[in-house]
Amino acid sequence: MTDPKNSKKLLILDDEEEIAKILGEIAEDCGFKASLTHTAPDFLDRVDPSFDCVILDLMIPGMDGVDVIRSLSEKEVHPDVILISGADRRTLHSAETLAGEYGLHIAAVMEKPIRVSDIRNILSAISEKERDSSSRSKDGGKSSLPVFQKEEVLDAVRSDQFILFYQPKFDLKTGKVEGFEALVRWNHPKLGLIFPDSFLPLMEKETAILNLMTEKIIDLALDEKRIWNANGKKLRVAVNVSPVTLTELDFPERILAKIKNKGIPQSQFQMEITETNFLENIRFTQDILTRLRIRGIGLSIDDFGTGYSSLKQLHRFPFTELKIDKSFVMDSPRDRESLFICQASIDLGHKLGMHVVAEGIETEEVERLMKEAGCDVGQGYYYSRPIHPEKIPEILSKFG
Ligand code: G
Ligand code: MN
Repeated sequence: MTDPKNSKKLLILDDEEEIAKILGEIAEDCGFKASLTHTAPDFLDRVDPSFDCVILDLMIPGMDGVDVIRSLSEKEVHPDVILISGADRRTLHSAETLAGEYGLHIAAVMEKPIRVSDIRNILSAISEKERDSSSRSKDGGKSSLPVFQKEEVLDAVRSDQFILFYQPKFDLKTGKVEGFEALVRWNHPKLGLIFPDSFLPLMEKETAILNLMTEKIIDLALDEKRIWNANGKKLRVAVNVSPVTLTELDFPERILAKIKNKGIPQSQFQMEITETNFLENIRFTQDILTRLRIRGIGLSIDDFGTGYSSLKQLHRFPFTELKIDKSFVMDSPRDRESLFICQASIDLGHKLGMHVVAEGIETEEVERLMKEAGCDVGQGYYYSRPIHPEKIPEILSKFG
């Protein structure tokens, strides 16, 4: 049993006294010291930083649950939050997303009537979790991005400071590596490794820099791919390409010449395309993608289901692979709607003759759900983080 001195503290807000009492008893059983309250003002009055967890009923008379969420986010408190409600699933989901936007840490969302075993599992997990208040902050832990000048970025591209890390993609049927996604990083001489969200937005405005970098990283990916090919592995490499680059009509010829020079079959090269901007010259993009596809290059629609990565683009361009955005995949165990979206994307991809990839698989449970849904390929921290090319042989000997 848990030592009562080390018990975590829980505050329960539910206007139905009987339910609050039962929840309190389950929580005490799971090692919490539980306090009950039945009105929103009393809850907001009593909640303080000593509480590790709160259970919030969203439907309470007087003040609605969204008001409570907002008010809670304005306090200097960082408890794990469990939302419960008799509202329908999708309303509850919307409240959950909103609470996340307000910087609250949502541990679980539960529809009433609540199953005792479900709440018990969640409370036990929270009760046993290490205390880590340091890792939580109001902005969800996001730090601000460094800002760079155009000249600095151009110099860095010219002097080959952009390198590639590789993340394996796994065939979910065989459990073997089927290819690698190349992810660009800026190996800054002073600041160390810098991620694309710090430099891609600037590059997308300065197309000449982006084009130069894209060509350089394609050369690099093809060279590094030859290293693992030499070890007898004929695996595909996928490079992320911004559609902003796809405006020069001779792009396919330039890429195909590179592939040919390096003696790599076209089918082993793939481009992952995410649309972040509205495309001005969609005809040229379509022209370029169609020609790349005719020559056998694989084309992947990245982050499907977000931004401009939509049904319209899926219909318009000759994609061979659909990558479900990681937000849906990651939420799938605890959010039925996300799982439905994954399932529908998989079925749709298959109907259109595409391979479907689930990205952002972080746990065995998510892998299982994606396998059950019929997904073809998995990618994510559960298998491997993006790695330095030197580590590729290690991954191949483990999962080859
Ligand atoms: O936009 P695109 O899907 O190409 O972005 C891939 C990004 O997702 C990479 O930066 C990679 O580090 C990240 N990523 C890959 N797998 C996971 C995962 O399992 N979890 C999370 N949070 N991020 C991941
Ligand atoms: Mn990608």
